[in-house]
Amino acid sequence: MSVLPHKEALSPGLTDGRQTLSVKTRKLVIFGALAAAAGFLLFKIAPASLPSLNNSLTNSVSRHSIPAQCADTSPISTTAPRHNVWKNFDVEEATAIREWLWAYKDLNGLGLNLTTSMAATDLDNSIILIENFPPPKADVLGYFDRDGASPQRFAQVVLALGAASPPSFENYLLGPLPEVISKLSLGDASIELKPLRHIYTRPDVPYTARLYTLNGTFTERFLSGASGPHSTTQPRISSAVVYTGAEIHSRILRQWFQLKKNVPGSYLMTLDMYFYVDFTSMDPSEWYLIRMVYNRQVFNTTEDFLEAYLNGTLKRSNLPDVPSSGEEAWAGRERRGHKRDLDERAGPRQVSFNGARYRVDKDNQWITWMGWSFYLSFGRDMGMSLWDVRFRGERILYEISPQEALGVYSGSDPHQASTVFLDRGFGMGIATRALIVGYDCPYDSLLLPATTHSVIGTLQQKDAICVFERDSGKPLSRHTGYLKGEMGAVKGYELVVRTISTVGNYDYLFDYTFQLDGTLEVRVSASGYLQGAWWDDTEMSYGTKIRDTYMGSIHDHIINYKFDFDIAGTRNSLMAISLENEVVEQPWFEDDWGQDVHQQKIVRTMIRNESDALLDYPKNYEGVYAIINEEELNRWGYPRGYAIHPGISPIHLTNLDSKRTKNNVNFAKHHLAVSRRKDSEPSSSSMWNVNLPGAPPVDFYEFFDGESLEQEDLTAWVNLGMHHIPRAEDSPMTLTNIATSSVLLTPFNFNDWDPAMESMNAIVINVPEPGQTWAGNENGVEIEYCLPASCRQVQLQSFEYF
Ligand SMILES: [Cu+2]
Repeated sequence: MSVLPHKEALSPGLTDGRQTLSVKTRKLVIFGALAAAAGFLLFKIAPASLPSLNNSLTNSVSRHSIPAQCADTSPISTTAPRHNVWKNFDVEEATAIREWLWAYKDLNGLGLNLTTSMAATDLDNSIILIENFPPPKADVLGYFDRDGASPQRFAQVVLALGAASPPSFENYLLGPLPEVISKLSLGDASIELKPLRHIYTRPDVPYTARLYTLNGTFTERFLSGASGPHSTTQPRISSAVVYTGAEIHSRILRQWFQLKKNVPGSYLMTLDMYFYVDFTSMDPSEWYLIRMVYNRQVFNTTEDFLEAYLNGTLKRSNLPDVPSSGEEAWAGRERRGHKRDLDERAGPRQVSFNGARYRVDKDNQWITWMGWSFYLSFGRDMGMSLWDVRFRGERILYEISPQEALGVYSGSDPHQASTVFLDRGFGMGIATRALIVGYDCPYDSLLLPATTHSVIGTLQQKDAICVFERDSGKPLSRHTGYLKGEMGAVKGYELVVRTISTVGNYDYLFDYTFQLDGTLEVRVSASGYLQGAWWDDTEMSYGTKIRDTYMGSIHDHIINYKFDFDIAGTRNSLMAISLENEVVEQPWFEDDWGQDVHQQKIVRTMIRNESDALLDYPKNYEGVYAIINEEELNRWGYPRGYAIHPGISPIHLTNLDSKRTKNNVNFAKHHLAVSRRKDSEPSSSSMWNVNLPGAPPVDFYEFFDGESLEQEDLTAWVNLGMHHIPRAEDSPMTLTNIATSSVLLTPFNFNDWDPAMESMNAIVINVPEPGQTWAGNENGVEIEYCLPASCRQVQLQSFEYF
């Protein structure tokens, strides 16, 4: 600095703005010239006297002459430190529980009067769910952290009580289960079947909440002969069917149906005909048509419609209702169009040349990779969850689980304008099918099965979950510099855990991507078919025409996640870190730009109460929320924390006032929310929320009742989603690059520096001494030159029922 002139040394003429600028510029020129000279010397002189940087660094790769077979890429077996207390029951265990329920008699000698699920109608009692009930967190922490006993296991059992008066759904807790569940004995007096109500915000589940009608179908009752495997049409239903307002006892079950063509891609190929039907009665003969709509004309009965047709008063659509022959192929996946240059070659694929770098305990579904470890579980409602997620031995999250997938549609026809899907009701878990290896996941992925026990019986799906390490193709960190230790990079390796659920028309890809610095990206992407609608000009504001008579309707997707953070323990707080603008005066700026400076500053605010914790990301993302531990500081004195960093499309629901989503999707109405973590508030939704919008079994807002968030166990409920404005390119199917949303859970002063610097798959490059070659220190990690195993054939695993 001493070489630069200071104010007193300058002539008076240099104090005006323009000339001061010239002094600053000169300073930059001096530094710039030094850097440029260094760069010039290194890159212009180096080729003459030294091999190029990249040739020097890749020399070691070519020294093998005969490639050997690469190391086995199978994951390396390990043993979980504790058994997986969240893992769902296997077939044998579920069978034992089912048999116990069948044999059960209460104190009065009365049984449950069960009919087998596959044979049951709405009028029967049947089992619709058997699932491992997560143990209380305190018990698990005792077992995991303090060498306590393994928690007692309980089963959540849900029964449809169609034979009861009044009929209802009832949740039970069955247990404690014996250590060997297959030895479950009716004679064991300690095993009880008790109502399970404390995890819901209303005490009962009325039978009108049912999603399926088991003793008859709409088509049998109203469209005999018009639908079936060989018919030309089939009905599609919209989902939210009841509006109860504040009424507790929901009394009606009504649905809008739209007819669609019975061809591949039927989800897109709608007909302009809609039926509003009352299904409230459990006797299908009492179901009735409320009205039907064709070409914007409303008819109270099908007879009225037929009469209008016969007497010529029916206004016929002037749009073609049947595309020309063969046109339907556009909605399939057969390749079409021109071949692109070199596309006959297979594209790159990733190979773990040096063998797998992760370990797995398959029995316990416990996986470790690069300092991370976590358990997996799988359930009927939302599929895969992650538990006891640790980084470098420290628990970061006790639980990560998707909670609900909401779709809210708009349109100028009755079906689109009333469609609300909450896919938890349909069951993301039971809609999970085998992954297409080589397409859904790389060839050398670890594939894990998933098992559920629900209304459709026990369903065992092989290849339901894939785990793989990938090269992100970019450095996690890097720099070009010329002083010792400045230049180099850390490879951006990531471990991905993925499962895909196809719920009707849509395919949801659930991704968890673990990164070397302690960041975990949670992402959901969508593909599959749009919910198609019939196009006419009145739909212009509600979607996009994708074919002569078909359109995609505008809709919002919201996928809610539960993140039960444990940052340096369970005592955590919520901090909002926001950016504000300020104007400050500094004496050292008095000469040139004036004393006042306009700049940003950080404002750290503690959010101390649940009532203040329904949150939106700040405008322009000027800030971030973090879960911190105020009692655990990093070396620099900051509370250790993890930030909830919005990724792609971190939206909330747009339509906040729909009567069809009055109270059942309250989780979707903000970007995120933070509440006290409770065993009694395990989920933000339930499988019945969809049909009880006025008084749902879980009203998320009831979690936010003014409790303190100061050094308490906290749960963050975070939304991903997409405002889906359909486009022609959604045809035939939606694309996962745009239909995607993510959040990054990332260390926020959790560490003292970037822990990814531990990585051995990293390079440091130092400028060589004159006459020496470039040397890159890669920590002794050698790039293997070997023959990878051949790819597995695509062999889709079908599911099995028990
Ligand atoms: Cu969509």
